[in-house]
Amino acid sequence: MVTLHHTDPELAALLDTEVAQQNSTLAMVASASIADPSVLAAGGSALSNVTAEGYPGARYHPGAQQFDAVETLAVERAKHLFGARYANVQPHSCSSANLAVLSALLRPGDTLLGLDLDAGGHLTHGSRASVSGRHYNSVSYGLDESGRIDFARLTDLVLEHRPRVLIAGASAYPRTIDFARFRAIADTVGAYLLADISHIAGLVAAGRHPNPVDVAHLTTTSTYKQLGGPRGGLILSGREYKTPGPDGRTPLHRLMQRAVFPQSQGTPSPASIAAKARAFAVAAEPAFLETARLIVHNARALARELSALGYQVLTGGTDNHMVLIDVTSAGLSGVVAERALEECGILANRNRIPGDTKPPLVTSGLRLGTNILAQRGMGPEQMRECAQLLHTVLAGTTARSDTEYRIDPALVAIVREEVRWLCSCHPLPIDTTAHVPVSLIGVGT
Ligand code: DSN
Repeated sequence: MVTLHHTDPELAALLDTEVAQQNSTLAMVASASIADPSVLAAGGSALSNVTAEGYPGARYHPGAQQFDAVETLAVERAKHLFGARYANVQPHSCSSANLAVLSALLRPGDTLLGLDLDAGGHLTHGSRASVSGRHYNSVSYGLDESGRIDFARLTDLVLEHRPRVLIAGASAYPRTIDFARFRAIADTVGAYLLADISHIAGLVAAGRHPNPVDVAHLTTTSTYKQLGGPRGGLILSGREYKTPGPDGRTPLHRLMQRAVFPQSQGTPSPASIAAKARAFAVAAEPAFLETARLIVHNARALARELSALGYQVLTGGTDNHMVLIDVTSAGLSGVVAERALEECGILANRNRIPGDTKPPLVTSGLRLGTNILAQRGMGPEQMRECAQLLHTVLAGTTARSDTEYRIDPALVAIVREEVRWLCSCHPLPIDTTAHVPVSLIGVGT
């Protein structure tokens, strides 16, 4: 078989290095997971060659019979996985999904209420840096002193501003989100509730976090963050799918179909939709339930270990895959912690924390996630090792400023070796010798 190694060795070498790096790095970026090789294979399939605007059975191009069947399969699998009655698998990302939902439910200038970006919200939940905060009248809710969603203040804001859309969901929030409580608050003013479960979709699918699909009017998610799917988005609705939209006539699911295509996207990505179909099937398998169990157990263990090592763990612990810590007690900024850890083969990203006085590119916090550690088969025992490694790096780093630091190269070498050893004992669930996606790209024999 002719592979990318023959046709484009330069690119193949980069992809090989990426695989080797992933295999020997402790990835604790909370928004990442590892796609099953079969998901990568579907995503690299010849469906990439198909152009087909529209929806199954109603395309604007010929030759879409297989893609129709694949998209229908993806929709049915998504509905089955989340107990939904409606699914749209075409959004290219959850940001696209959120913007499509907002454009269907809001007119420019209408009011939207979402979690403040600085409190752990997402850009598309009304941040001024996004069109969601510029086209609409965006109001934000925040956290209370314990770092949890401030429902009292949220209720006041809803009554004061009477938003048309209330968003429940976060990018950096380690606790269970009470979607039913959000819905009750939204109902006091007749607002639509949008649940964005991007970070917790795997836990929701596995029954380890309350499922908002029948509670919210609409639910959106990324398909890669915790579902092990391709980069992409998904829109779901449950019992509310027939609820009329803002025009008082059109049911929500019809509005959503139009909101995605043609209002905000053109041609969907057929190969990505095939990869989504595969990922939804993988997430319905029993092994996924065990991974979800480990994700939560590991995060709790990591939070406990870090707390015992003297770090301030936000909210005192976690209910999901995420642990947020304040690194200023180690004399570091978030970005210095992130860079020093990366130098040692550990990936975790800087994050703003409540009351943060440092700018967004610097921050005072670090966000850790256990998705990939659990996918590697690591358990609470390895979380002790991970916490020790994190502590060794953070305690061994001296900040010269908010962005400059010094760390002893000998310490870097020791930690890198320990990281490599830990990773080799818990290899990634991908075939790093066959380079599955690369060899599948090969043409001819
Ligand atoms: N929302 C970003 C994150 O949480 O890392 C990624 O899209």
